[in-house]
Amino acid sequence: NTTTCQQPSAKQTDVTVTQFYKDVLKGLRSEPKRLDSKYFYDAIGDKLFQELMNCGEYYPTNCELEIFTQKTAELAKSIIAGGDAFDLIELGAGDATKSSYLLKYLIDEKADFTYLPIDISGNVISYLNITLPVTLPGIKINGLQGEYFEMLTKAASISTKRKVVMFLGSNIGNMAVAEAEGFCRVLRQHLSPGDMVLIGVDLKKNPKTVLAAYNDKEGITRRFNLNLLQRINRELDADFEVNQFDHYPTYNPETGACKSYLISLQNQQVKINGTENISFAKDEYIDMEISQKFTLQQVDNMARSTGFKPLTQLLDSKGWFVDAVWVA
Ligand code: AVI
Repeated sequence: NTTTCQQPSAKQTDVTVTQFYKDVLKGLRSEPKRLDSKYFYDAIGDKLFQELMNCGEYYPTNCELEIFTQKTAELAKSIIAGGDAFDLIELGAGDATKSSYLLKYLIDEKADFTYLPIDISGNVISYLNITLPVTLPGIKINGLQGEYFEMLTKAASISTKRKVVMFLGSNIGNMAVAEAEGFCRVLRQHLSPGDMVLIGVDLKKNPKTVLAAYNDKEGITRRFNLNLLQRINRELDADFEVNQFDHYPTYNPETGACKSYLISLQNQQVKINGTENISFAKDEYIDMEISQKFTLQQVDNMARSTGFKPLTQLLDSKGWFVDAVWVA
């Protein structure tokens, strides 16, 4: 998700527009209403997420960056300890800012590996295929554009080397707990014994710190959420009055669920595609996003319950974020 180059919008292919349209209608016709946060990331959403990562309150990116810059040797050691040649696969590579530190270290150590970034965006993949050989001379890179699991299967068909799969940025937190476990289980099915996962997970901490990260003073998160309504207007010919919806972030320290909602400020009707009417009651909410937070124990439990063995946990200096290494 972290990109400096623009991702293609859903406008680009009829298939993705159709899927976007179907998902939006299904979500807004559900009770309660919901939208899928994976649709936050059109070109404007990408820019807003970049802004968010640079704002004072949104800590996860900097915490994980600290791990990748300060604990590079430990990260590399855990990976290299698994055996000789390997494919280093990154799910949702974006601009690979964090992983670049690890890639550089592995190249300097003369580790025998190929980097296979996987991203849904063709722009991201061509950007990485072109820029990384310049910034990281000697890198072997083979970018794969497409869905995570389809591309993992493809990666397995072109190489039999052991796999190390990176899934960073606490992207796992954007799935509800059961869904996240399901994701890890499917990931495990795509791997063989001895393969590894390096997963970045945001941890439970002072609830005020978490909530502030999703309720920044500048209002970037607010705009990030509202942009999805604007995207629906732009791409699906809808007429959301965006200023009639309010951003409402919540954090439950008991469950670790940080959730964002948009609240309808009045009784209103929205037309999508010029034909489909959706009614909103005053104070009705749209469930927009979950950013689940975990304890270290829960991260280990998730590994075990989905068929992995937890190997290492590397934390930033504040103990707010973990990069965990699991073995299949
Ligand atoms: C991409 N993902 C891990 C971010 C998060 O923290 O859940 C997206 C985000 N949503 C609001 N702020 C950032």
